[in-house]
Amino acid sequence: MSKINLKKAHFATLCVHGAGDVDQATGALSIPIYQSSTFAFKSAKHGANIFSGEEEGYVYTRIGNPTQEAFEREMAFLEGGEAALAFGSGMAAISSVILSYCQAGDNFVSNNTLYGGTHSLFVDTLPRFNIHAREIDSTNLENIISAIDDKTRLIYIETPANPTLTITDLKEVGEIAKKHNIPLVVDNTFPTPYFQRPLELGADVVVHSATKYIGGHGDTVAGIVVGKKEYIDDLRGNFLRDLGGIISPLNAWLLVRGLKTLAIRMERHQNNAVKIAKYLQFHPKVKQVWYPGLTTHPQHDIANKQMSGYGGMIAFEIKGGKKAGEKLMNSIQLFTLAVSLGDVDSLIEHPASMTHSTYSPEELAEVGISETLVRLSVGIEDPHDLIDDLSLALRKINV
Ligand code: LCS
Repeated sequence: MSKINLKKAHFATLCVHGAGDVDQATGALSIPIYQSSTFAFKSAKHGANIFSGEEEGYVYTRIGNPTQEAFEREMAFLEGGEAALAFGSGMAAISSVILSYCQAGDNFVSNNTLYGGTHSLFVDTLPRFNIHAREIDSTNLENIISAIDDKTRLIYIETPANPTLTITDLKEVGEIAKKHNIPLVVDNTFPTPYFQRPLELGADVVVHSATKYIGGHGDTVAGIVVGKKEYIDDLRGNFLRDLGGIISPLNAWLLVRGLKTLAIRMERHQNNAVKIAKYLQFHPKVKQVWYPGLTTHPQHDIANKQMSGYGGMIAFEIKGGKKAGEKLMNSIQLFTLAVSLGDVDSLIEHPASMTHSTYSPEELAEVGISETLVRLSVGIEDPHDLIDDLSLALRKINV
């Protein structure tokens, strides 16, 4: 255990120290990658005791591993939760959480602007098991209330939402959830706990694609769930163990290493994004910019209320139709044309044909993902170079 009192430590300190003290076995300062599928028992009795729960210990990496646990310990600290559970991807985390609350015949309420993979899980895959998502516009709280019935098992909110940065009022939704005695699950991937703390706003469970800002370097796919210890124990025992969507020790180690710089990375992502959003806002070839930090963002006031910063994601509509967007994405050089987000490298993509191609044309129109919408994940490069890059690429577009 750590010598410092981590309960009192500030966020940036937790990022560096939250995974734990030096390795007890060797004194290694960096948590070792315990790259082992199985763990030897000291005796038959020892093994039997671990299986029956009488003694603590490691058995098999699908059930627990010290490197995975270091990552989980740190994420629980950073989100201010009792416990956390790592998964092999954000989708493994999200699907396990939904399945942990729902049975055939049940439903849940979610916002309608979601990462395309989450939307596909909700409207294509889960209905095969007779579990139904009621996707609604959660900026109007009445829509949430009227979608709840006696078969509703949870409320699921992604905020700010991918890709339009639509924001849902978590405190208000938390109260609705409490009133109906159902949990509120929040996807905190875009803001990370550095800018938004859902558990303090009334959420019961937080999920992440840890692939993004948590790892930060574009070298790992992973997910994490944070919540009450009793819930996380159940999720580990019944859904991670049985469905098997575990994280590898190497990936858990990469995430612990990535988290050490989360606070300074998020500051830099945001500083760069604010500059770029302001630059784009007044560019003659740009129709509209979606960034929670701009006063023109429809939920700017809610962002100010529930977030301590606006993050590094921007979406904008370009003038000149789809061709102009294609020209921009083919001309830009420092921004890489790629999906994913939250990396130190800046990325650019076209949601309608890429990350959100799981939405039908009607659904895309309903949630405001047009053919001319471009999404930026602003990295940590020098902002002058990023703006120069955008400026040169925008100059190549004829409108
Ligand atoms: N939640 C959000 C908000 C996401 O953006 C993603 C992935 C996921 C969950 C799923 O996480 P994964 O399984 O990929 O770790 N978002 C992606 C995106 O916008 N481009 O590529 C993946």
